[in-house]
Amino acid sequence: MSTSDCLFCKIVSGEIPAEVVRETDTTVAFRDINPQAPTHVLVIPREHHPTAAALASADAGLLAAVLGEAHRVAVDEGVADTGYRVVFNTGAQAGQTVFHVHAHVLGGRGLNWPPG
Ligand code: DGP
Repeated sequence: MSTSDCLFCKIVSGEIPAEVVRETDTTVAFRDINPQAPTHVLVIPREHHPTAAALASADAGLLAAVLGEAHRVAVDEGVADTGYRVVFNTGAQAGQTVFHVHAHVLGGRGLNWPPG
């Protein structure tokens, strides 16, 4: 998919609005439109990479920056002490629907294991 067709690239550019909670030079964190927990924030790189696997190959440092921001979001949201989950759905069978890599940060309720 080209970046011009990508929903999350349009959030990065401001073409589509989102409730942004944190930003850095390389990442943006915003609330999920369909939250699955009291805290449900998505952290993305500004650059378009389709999956976590693709980003790991292309720029592992940027993937680390996304993960670091996910944990900072958890602190900001007040869920770091009680527990939270960071998930990269990677590929269609894992439930990925938007092919611009994103970390889900979920917290604020008990989370079951194994996930569905
Ligand atoms: P995944 O299934 O892992 O690809 O997660 C995609 C997430 O993106 C899903 O939880 C819903 C969220 N989402 C989809 N469209 C939008 C949107 O336009 N704005 C926001 N904030 N989130 C969106």
